[in-house]
Amino acid sequence: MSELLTGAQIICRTLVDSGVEVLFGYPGGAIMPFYDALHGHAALRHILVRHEQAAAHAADGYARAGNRVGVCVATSGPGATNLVTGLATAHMDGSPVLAITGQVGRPMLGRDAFQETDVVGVTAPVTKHNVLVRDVEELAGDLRTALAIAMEGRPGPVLVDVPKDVQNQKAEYKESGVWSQESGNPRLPAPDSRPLEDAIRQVAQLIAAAERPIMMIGRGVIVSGAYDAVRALAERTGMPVITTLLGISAFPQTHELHLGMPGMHGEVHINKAIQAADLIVGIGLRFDDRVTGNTATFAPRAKIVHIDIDAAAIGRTVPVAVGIAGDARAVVERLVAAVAPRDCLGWRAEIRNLMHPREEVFAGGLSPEVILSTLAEVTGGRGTIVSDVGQHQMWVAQRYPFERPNTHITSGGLGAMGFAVPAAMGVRMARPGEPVWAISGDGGFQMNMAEIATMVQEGIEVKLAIFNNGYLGMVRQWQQFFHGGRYSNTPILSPDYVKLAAAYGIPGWRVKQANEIEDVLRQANRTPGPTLVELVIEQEANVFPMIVPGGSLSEPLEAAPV
Ligand SMILES: Cc1ncc(C[n+]2csc(CCOP(=O)(O)OP(=O)(O)O)c2C)c(N)n1
Repeated sequence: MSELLTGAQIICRTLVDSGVEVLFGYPGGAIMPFYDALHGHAALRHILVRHEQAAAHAADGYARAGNRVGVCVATSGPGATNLVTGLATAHMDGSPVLAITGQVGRPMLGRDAFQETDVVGVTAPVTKHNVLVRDVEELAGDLRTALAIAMEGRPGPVLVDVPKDVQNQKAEYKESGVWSQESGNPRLPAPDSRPLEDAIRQVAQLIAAAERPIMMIGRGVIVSGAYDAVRALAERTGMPVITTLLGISAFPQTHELHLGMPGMHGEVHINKAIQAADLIVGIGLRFDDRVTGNTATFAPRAKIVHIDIDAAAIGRTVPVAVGIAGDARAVVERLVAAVAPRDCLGWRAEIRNLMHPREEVFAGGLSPEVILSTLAEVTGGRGTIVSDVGQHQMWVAQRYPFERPNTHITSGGLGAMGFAVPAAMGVRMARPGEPVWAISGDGGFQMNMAEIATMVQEGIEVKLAIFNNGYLGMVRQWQQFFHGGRYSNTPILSPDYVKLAAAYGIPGWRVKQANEIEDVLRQANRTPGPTLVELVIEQEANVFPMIVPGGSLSEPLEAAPV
């Protein structure tokens, strides 16, 4: 079956046939034929953002929440370069995003034409794959290849750059070779091989022999849907479970085997447990420097097992005793069958003895504890929390009780401020029936607050919470600790957020006292449509504990250095 379509129509058809339903984007000259083809399209919903960065973050949020490809669209030149931060974010955190960019017509390529940027060159380091489509005959195939690459193995962003004249050219649309994300993730199965069986047996023996084993899990567990397998492995062996920032919500927070987050802002007893462990079974994580601190002093007594879909990640930052490149779920399911039951009761008691009550950072006022525990009550644990980058992000990671899988979404690897507000729009599009809260600082919120207009225009119900401390808080904290208290360019002015909400036509509240919070959060959560809550918190509160950058997990700061 074939018919004659323009390149622009071919893009639409290929997307629809691949199971794509939603696009986030912004039009411009070089992508106009595609926007023309989108006009009144019955099967593709386009969300008009206010900045292309937001399109990329929204597509990323949609991809993470829906476990499917998120699509963003931009014109050539500035439209495409505005996508870069969002693509880099998706690249670092392994999120499948397809960017479609318009490009100047082929006869103009390489002539510094108006709005010409070498987008394939610019995005090469932040995409898994990108391509400039040189012929309309290749367009559908190039798109399907890009979609498949985005989802396979460790997911990631891809970009297809389509010259304007290619969008206008006609060609036959061939349905053959249709790739559909409905057919499931074409992820690499763990090969059924002798070396794999040997490796599984070796890991099972290491777990049996260890006195102080720990499981450390990352986003790979969420991506591969390995929750049940990981939980079964934990419960069969009694191994305590540590969740990295991106692994949060891969394991129920209140489970007796769950410890919490490791690394720079991990609890002291968790980092101490890592330093005392004699075995670390790492699943679906990168062992990045915010987790390990100084790798020379990381887990000095432990053998490390590293299971990850990305072979390149294994052994990249920490030496491993056994590395298994494969899908987390497939590998862990086999491991569950291979391990002998045990309970690790002595070791768990040892870790409990390392615990000490957390020093609360706020006395009496509107504390992160109060805010986040009230929010959890108000949402009844339903819904998704999308956090931005900074102190509030660490408070969410440390304190919000995530119980359900994949309900915590944040920019981990890149740490891109401005992520939360647009990403939350994408999350809500993927999970239309569930509450979605974007939690930002006053700095990161101001980076993409224009997206409130998108929410209003498109009817996307995101709840916005702003932790307003009047500073770029996390940087101010570093200045306080490591730069002699010189607050260089970190005090930051905010608009009147309640008036801002009103300007966009949405309800807004300002909360200053702990006794006001529950009522306001309830109203904000239950009022239909986007709502905004400004939380005025103590200005110079700090995130504790903290490992100094490049320091050892053994040396946490629990108070500001003097
Ligand atoms: C795009 C971007 N620019 C700069 C930074 C560096 N940075 C990390 S945290 C932070 C401060 C964030 O301030 P705010 O959004 O107010 O949140 P808070 O730390 O106060 O909770 C900055 C500037 C970043 N991570 N991302």
